Amino acid sequence: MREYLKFYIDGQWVDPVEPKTSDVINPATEEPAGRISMGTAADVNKAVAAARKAFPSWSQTSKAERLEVLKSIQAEYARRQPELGEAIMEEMGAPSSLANGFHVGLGAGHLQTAIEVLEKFEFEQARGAHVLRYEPIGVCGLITPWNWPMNQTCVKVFPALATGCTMILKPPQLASLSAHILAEILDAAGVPAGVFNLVQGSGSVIGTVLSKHEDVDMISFTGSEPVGVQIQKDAADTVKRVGLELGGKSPWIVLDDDQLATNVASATAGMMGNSGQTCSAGSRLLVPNSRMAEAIEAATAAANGVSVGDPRGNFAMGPVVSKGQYNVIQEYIQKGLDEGAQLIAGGLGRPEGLDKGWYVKPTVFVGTNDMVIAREEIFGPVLVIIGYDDADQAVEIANDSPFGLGGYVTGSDVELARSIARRMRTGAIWINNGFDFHAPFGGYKRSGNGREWGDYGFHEYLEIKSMIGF
Ligand code: TAP
Repeated sequence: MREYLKFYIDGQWVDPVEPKTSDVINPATEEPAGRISMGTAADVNKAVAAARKAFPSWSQTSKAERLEVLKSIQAEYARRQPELGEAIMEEMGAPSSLANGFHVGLGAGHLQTAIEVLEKFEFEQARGAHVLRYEPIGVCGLITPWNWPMNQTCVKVFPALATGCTMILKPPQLASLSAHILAEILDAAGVPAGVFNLVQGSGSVIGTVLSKHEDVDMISFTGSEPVGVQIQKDAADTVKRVGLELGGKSPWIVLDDDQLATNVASATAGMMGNSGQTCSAGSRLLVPNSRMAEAIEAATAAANGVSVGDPRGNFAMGPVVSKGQYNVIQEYIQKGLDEGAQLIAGGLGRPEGLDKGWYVKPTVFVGTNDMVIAREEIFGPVLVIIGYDDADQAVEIANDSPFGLGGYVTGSDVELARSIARRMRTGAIWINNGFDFHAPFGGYKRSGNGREWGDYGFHEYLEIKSMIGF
């Protein structure tokens, strides 16, 4: 079992001010995979003081100096990738191929993107009678969720480093092992003391102290909507910037063409990836009413074809992250049944033969957009198929949601897909499964207010200074 009991503060691995620990449970075995310390306000205060002390020098480093540090992190990250993959598999149950592939790869991708953006980024721009200058905002509190631990952490840490900010990372309790390894990577790569600090513990303690702290200039938060709302309230008295990346109920529109069955199948399998624990998952699948029978057949086969089992084995889907998450998902499946949605795959309980571990059946309902299972984020492998009559109605249903994080359109009529994409009220649209590390990522409506990834991810951490008559 991993014992990660020290915090990383001011370039040192230090004991918590008050010793208190918590186990990190492997959701596949229900046994402890590691143990972390639970920090207090005193630990946060030490970390914030270290970050504040480091800010004057780090914020004045040149692009070349910061690029050198980022490249040194890149070498160290590459060396430790297998350990990161193992930790992610143990802490949140991602199948080995996914943990070592996409999970770890997304972190590496954000690092490479930060390097590419920094190389080209103009921190001063002449604009008419003034020069616009971008300056690091200061000391940042970074609060992250467990569902894509390296992705969510790296998409904050590397832009913050690249722009000259100093920071305190508060990782999720459930997935805190990979964050510890990341801190080891930054330490070994020679990030100057105090620039990056790690304090583990509960969100209600560490996160609240960071959000309210007089000496923290910005909070970047990824997580659930209620916690995002609370953070904004906590941060209000100190007028700090709060970047929020929250939940979603993203629509996936399948167009009416000869690829419909293939596209429904890939959207269904995609929904089950990472056990459905993806903020931008296409959890509402919109298909033409005239082709509903075909869509049901394709989705049922695809969901039943998703193999579920031990993350160390050769399975497409592992468990969900915790007993709590398992129970929430079961309640939503029950709710779907109660409100009359048609269950076409999966359902209540664990998949056959899996009696230990928090495994959920890949589940598909056919329902309507007013059902609870179509309106609330379930954050599990549960898909709702909803019928539409024409493109206008598809857009109307897609936009009829409190959220606005992602959207998807698949089909051979690319012009129609583009016109639908333009009308969807979401921060990102993926047409025919495109992918780009430089595309900004963030939500409309209750999905948040921030934009991460690529150059927009830099702007989260930058102040704007106008120098007039310069
Ligand atoms: P949350 O329960 O919101 O937790 C996220 C982080 O906030 C954790 O580190 C948590 O600490 C901490 N936290 C809890 N209470 C806090 C408080 N009062 N003040 C400050 N921090 C606090 O979310 P989760 O369950 O980890 O993640 C799932 C949610 O994240 C989903 O809604 C999902 O959609 C969303 N998400 C969004 C995105 C984007 S980019 N929009 C990406 C991934 C996930 P603990 O460790 O103590 O829980």
